[in-house]
Amino acid sequence: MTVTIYFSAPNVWDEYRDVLPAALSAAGITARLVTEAADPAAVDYIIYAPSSPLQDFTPFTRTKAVLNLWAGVERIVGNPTLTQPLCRMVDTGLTEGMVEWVVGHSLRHHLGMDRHIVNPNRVWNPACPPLARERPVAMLGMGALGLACARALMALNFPVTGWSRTEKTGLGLPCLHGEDGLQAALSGADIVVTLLPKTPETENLLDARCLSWMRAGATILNPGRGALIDDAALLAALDAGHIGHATLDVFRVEPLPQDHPYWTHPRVTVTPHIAADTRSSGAAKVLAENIRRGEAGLPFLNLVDRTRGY
Ligand code: NDP
Ligand code: OXD
Repeated sequence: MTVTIYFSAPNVWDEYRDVLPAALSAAGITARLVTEAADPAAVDYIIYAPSSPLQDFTPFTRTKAVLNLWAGVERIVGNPTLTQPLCRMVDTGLTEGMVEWVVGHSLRHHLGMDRHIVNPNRVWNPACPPLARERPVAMLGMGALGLACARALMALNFPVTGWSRTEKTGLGLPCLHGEDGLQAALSGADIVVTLLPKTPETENLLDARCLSWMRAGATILNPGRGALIDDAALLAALDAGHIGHATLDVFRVEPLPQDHPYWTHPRVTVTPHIAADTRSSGAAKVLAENIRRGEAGLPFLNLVDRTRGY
């Protein structure tokens, strides 16, 4: 049988026009791929990105799943017209990219690389940083990305403590949850990484109170979502020197407005939402596998729980 797939992400269609048909064919799916939904009632699957013009899912009466190209779903999960199952992107390329960004920026701060990269006065300061084993990290979010980053840092000897919504055991690292757990994780770390989704519960999680729990001079790496951090509270903590540095990849408004204080703050590094990108070659296989599962009556992978919001 031929399945009709509406690719509703025009900005990235060029990246998928070859790899997606190839992945579908390798998965044994005969597909009709369309980039305009002339007949919404005939669409079996929707491939979606936050940039998509599609906002009203009501006419897609036979659609079996909406497959998001992004890991984060905050821009679609609350859409009241969306009644179809929603899957998010979990892909090795996305995970590898995030691991590289988190490890790279952790090592930058751990080793104090900036001191040597920018040294106009030719200061010969042979002070050595501590070993990674003496540099505790808190990983807020123990999902697909947080756990992979935690494991990569642990492979370099960083002691990592995880924190998540639900209690976790057996992951090979201490995992905390709840507010007491958050306080313990933050107060015990030199580097804090936020890999949480944006939900009503996580919005402004790092507020003035939580920032005050962090160690003096600690570093924050935020590749999760801008809304996880109370910006005014972070700027105040940076100005006071309580937070040593914040490396931020994601922001409430993107691109980050030209006049935003983060651009010029000496203790802030801005990266332009590039921590991890969905790469079409791997993502196409994930999409094809989920469509194969849908057609075989198997449960979808990476299904979003609407009530949790991620
Ligand atoms: P997952 O859904 O796999 O993991 C989310 C984690 O966050 C889980 O451990 C979950 O806990 C935890 N969590 C959710 N809500 C809370 C809460 N209220 N309190 C404590 N912990 C909570 O997501 P991923 O790891 O795949 O991705 C994480 C986020 O990374 C995405 O949502 C997206 O925002 C961001 N991202 C950023 C990219 C970039 O380029 N900057 C690229 C890709 C993703 P539990 O395990 O108990 O459910
Ligand atoms: C994502 C992202 O959620 O790129 O995939 O931020």
